[in-house]
Amino acid sequence: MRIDVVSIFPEYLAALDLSLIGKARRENVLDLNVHDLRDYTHDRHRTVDDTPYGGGAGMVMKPEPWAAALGRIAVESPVDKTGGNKPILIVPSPAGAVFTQEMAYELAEAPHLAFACGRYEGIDERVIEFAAESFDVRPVSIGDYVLNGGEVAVLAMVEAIGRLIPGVVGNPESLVEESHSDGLLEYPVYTKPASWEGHEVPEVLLSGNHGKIARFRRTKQLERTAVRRPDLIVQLDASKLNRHDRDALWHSGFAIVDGKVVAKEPVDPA
Ligand code: 6GU
Repeated sequence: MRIDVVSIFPEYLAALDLSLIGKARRENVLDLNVHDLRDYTHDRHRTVDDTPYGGGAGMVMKPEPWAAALGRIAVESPVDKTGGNKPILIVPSPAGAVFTQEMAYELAEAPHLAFACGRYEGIDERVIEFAAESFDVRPVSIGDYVLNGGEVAVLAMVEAIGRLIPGVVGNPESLVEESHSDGLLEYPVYTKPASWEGHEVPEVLLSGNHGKIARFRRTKQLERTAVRRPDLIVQLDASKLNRHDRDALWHSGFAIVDGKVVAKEPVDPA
């Protein structure tokens, strides 16, 4: 997969040299290129921002450097444009659609992703229109809070997407069992010693009974998801819940009514 990131703080992206993503880059599984937006300016001050039309606080990113940077990335794209295929341009923004594990799985299949990191009050909206001629443009947020720029969001998204590319995560089984892969949070994990500072590893995990262990873990997933993320519980497909699951959910405050999982007491929305 090819990934391009455009930023006025390319040093922010240095963390992508580390750990599994860094290893994937060195092994050419991931062709990740970070571009300094200021390299696409032509004035002595390497200006990337200007005052907003219509007034208001702060500065807006000028369109010309973005057009030059994105134009270059589009031209270099490995995507076969016959048949209307385009590389994907993710524009990190608190005003975007929320990034999810499902989106990470979809994006991990793409041959070419680009990320346009805005700073200040944002990028001139006409850049989005211009980019749509060469890219499938997706404004994306990583959650309901505000960052100063897109760089930290790109670190999160590239890590979430990159680890799903075959050959990036050492053990593909760790992708199957993790939080969100089945709509539930991960079960708790333990290692030696079995007794530590008066805290014990749950007895069943020492039993060697694999059926009982699987049941224990599934129950823990349901219990902690019910407490921490009741919004995920009510999205479960009730037809995929067995008798044990339904029992665990009942004890965590949920019932199955008309084939739907519902809270016995009202749930706080998301
Ligand atoms: Cl993707 N960008 C910025 N600047 N702030 C955010 C965000 C993205 N996601 C949540 N807050």
